[in-house]
Amino acid sequence: MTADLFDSAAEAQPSREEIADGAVLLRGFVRPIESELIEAARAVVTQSPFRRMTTPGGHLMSVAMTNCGERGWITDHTGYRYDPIDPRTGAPWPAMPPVFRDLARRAAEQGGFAGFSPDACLVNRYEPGTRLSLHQDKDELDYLAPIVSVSLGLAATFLFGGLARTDKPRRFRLVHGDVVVWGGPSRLAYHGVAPLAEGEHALLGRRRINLTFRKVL
Ligand code: MD3
Ligand code: FE
Repeated sequence: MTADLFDSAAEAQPSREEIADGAVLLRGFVRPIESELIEAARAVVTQSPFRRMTTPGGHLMSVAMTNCGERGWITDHTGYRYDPIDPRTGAPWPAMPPVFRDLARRAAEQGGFAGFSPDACLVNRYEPGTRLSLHQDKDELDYLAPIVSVSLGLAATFLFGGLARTDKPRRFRLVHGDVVVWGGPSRLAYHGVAPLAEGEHALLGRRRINLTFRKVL
């Protein structure tokens, strides 16, 4: 058995780390398909552009968002909801690209959730200085399905709290290519993203793109 650099690269097992009960971090999971994902995300954004939405409390979010799939997450002065129509274009959200759907299914399986079939993908765009304050994702009907998140572009500090808003969050550095599967008891944990630091990414420039796959229906 040779300890050759190339052999070990070819045989390297993707890393899999349980960072909380039901939450599995897959470092670099999407690096092999990064170009396909970015290309598919560009096609989505061409149809339904990024926009900053307003919270029910009247605050303009710093993160810009769009969606693909049968439902998209939106917020406006009336509240949060999943909707089949993009209110900006008046048309259905773009279909979920097959490369997105396949990746979400494979990642969920690695995370211990075989058979994950997302019907919504929220696409978040962070630029330096933007942040996402601590929140729970609870607008979905099915909390048994996990949420799969994919980080692309600039690195971010992800804040992962507990089931109470006051639980002190742990901090994780999420870099380009990382995937996290959030299921089980982690599914309803408070979480957020610290203000994005300045930087330049070789493929995405001055931004971070995060894909979150959800089962909404
Ligand atoms: C933990 N997005 O879109 S992804 C969101 O980086 C959101 O854009 C962040 O929180 C981002 O709602 C974080 C990681 C994530 C997503 C959903 C979760 C972590 C989660 C749901 C439950 C617990
Ligand atoms: Fe969230």
